[in-house]
Amino acid sequence: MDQSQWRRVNRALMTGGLTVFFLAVLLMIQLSKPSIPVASAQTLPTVFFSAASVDFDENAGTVQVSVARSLITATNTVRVNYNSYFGTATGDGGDYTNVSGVLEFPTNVATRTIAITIIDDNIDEPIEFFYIELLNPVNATLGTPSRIKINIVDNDLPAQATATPGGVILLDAYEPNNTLREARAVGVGGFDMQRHILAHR
Ligand SMILES: [Ca+2]
Ligand SMILES: [Ca+2]
Ligand SMILES: [Ca+2]
Repeated sequence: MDQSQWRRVNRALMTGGLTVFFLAVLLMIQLSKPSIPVASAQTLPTVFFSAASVDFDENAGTVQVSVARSLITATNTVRVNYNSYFGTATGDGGDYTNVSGVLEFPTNVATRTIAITIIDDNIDEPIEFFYIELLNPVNATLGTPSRIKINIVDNDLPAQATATPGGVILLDAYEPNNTLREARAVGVGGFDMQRHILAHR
């Protein structure tokens, strides 16, 4: 081998050595990296109602309840189903309209709303309620509260005995022992019921 051949061999050996060295360094860097975190329940966003209960007037019409999610920058779109179910209020158009569906929270979306329709009936009644629950979350877990109680505040007056001029009051209806058999016409200016009953005792 002449001198130039030796130089080529040396260069080749050095290049090979450097390549092996850099490969070894790359391998060490790779091995020293922390392993990729596996998504666990702790790192998933939660979805939950903004309140545990809410009051609406019976004549409120169509109203909204709000659902929120945490970790809004999470890259996976969060989905959650919702469903209404009855309490003392009756669904399907009795006291409210049933609802069910899916809410979607893309990245950076913090809240979604569910629209519900309250039915204004003519019945005097106590506060009635129903529920909406969240279920089957995707890329999320259920937070608290995952159920909201919706109170419907009645707006109807109690039924009242009304007496119109010229009408008839059956006094017997006011007698606990039902001994009085009398009907009296009500005149303009009213009728003194108290005095009339006392006069018949
Ligand atoms: Ca009702
Ligand atoms: Ca009403
Ligand atoms: Ca009512």
